[in-house]
Amino acid sequence: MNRALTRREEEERLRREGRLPPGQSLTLKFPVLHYGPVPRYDDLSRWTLRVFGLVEEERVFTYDEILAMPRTRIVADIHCVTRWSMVDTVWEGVRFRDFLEHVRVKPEARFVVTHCEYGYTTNLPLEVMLDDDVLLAYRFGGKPLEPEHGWPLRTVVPKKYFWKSAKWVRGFEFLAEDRLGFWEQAGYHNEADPWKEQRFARG
Ligand SMILES: Nc1nc2c(c(=O)[nH]1)N[C@H]1C(S)=C(S)[C@@H](COP(=O)(O)O)O[C@H]1N2
Ligand SMILES: [Mo]
Repeated sequence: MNRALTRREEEERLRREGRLPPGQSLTLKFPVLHYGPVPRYDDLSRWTLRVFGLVEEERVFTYDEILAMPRTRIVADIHCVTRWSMVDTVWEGVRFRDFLEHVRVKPEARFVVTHCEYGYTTNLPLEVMLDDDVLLAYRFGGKPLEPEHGWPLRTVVPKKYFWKSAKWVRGFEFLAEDRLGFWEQAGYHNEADPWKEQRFARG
């Protein structure tokens, strides 16, 4: 059987089931998309995750501390603003909500900016980040996350276009007022709901 035909049939099935947001098509192979180089980590003992902004106490987590937190597995469909979607992707890691058990966030904090290697940022309301399916992921498809997909740690926020899922995460900043991230400043939609086709802020 022809693989392209299989993909198209699968796409049609998903469309009928209402699982493909408007303007999206199915991909079977996981694309790699980012701005800038892929960071290398030769020594994860030097890796840190910094939590700052509106927290009672700034904290720096080690990779081992992240690995010691309760592990959650999610199966999710992901949607990129460049119009590909992938279905039934399997991620493992720590729920952002469970991670926050270790952080005392101040009551006035309402937004989270995720900070990544080389200055990539993306912003979301704290409420969105507290959803059941928002993960700090270190495994994909039953294997350690590949470097180009965000190893050693990325966020996965399946309900938003995929630029809100940050690779090579190094920090979370809590804010009272919203502050636009990298693509949001470049004109991407701040809310990024694929079902509402919130791709760009203007246009
Ligand atoms: N640190 C970082 N994270 C990032 C990006 C980036 O440039 N840097 N690009 C985003 C965009 S636009 C997309 S579509 C997804 C792509 O993730 P993937 O390469 O695992 O498919 O990563 C997002 N996270
Ligand atoms: Mo993207």
